Amino acid sequence: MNKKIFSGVQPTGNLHLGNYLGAIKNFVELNNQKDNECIFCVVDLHAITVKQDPKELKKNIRETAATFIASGIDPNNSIIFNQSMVSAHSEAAWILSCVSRIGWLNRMTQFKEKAGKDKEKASIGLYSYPVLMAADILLYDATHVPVGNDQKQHLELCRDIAQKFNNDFSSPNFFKVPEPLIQKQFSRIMSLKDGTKKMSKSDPSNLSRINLTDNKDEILNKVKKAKTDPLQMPENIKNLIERPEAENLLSIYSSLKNQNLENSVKEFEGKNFSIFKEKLSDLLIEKIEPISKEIKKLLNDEQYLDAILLEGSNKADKIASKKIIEIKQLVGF
Ligand code: AQP
Repeated sequence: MNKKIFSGVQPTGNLHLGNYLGAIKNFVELNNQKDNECIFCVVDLHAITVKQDPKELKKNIRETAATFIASGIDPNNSIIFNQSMVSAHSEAAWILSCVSRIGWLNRMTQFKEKAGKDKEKASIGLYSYPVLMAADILLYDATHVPVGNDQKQHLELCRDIAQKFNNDFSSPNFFKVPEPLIQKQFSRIMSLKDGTKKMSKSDPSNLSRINLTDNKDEILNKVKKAKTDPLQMPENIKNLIERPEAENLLSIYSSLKNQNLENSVKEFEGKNFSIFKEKLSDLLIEKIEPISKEIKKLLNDEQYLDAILLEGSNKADKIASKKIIEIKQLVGF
């Protein structure tokens, strides 16, 4: 079956190894499979759910598009565009927010984490973020959505929204109910400074993440300073229990090397962390430095990036505007 793939990344700066291993690496593989139709979106409407500096946002939109291309997504094979250029996303989000239930949104753990203690001061957009995400996916009849593990709950909500809309408007197959594509292993990369916390763009410590724009020296330095524990490298997978930092670093190594965790544990069993860290740095430099160099090269050609986004937006708009007309007809507008 040919798959219709849709996924997005927020242009909120500091794209990191977690975004790459959890999502973008998977996008590239899907883009390379012959019969897939892929749409990759720079979700700038999602980005403004928290305050953004307009100049930085513009820069980050280009940087996210550059990251897609530098990682290996071919804009001739896939649609790369930014969400705010296609007005159907906002329109569909409103209609779907009238179908979604407050009780469903109240269960979303990402809102609770991001809003923190001061929930009253969070934007309404941050709260209804998953409804916009559902609109993004459903407008394109996506069959599969590659995401990191942290987006699993939002994907389940998207499925509920699709089914409820189909039910409410007596159109059983109108919205395709999408399948999440979450890697079985390594779908949640953790901070280099705390193995119990997700690697994240907004972590104030730059040492907590490998940015996709990091150069060789920055990678070396961050791996050197990455938190470990006082024990030797584990002798078997069971020894990883309650050793989140060791597990995270070995997961990063395994994911980059496309090998399972068991084999990586075997490769370094009983060795010193310093030996493992050396190999991990080498591998990260081999895989990430070329992407970092390519991103920087692409960022020097803003016209090229803007042209890719414009062309992609025109293609996306053709698909999405047809669907929003059908949505409006069903609703009774
Ligand atoms: N640490 C991670 N491990 C695996 N996958 C991850 N993703 C994000 N962090 C990790 C996946 O990357 C894709 C794009 O994410 P996003 O930019 O849309 O937003 P995010 O999840 O909010 O990213 P951050 O880094 O976590 O940002 P902040 O700091 O703002 O919270 C998604 O598929 C996501 O699953």
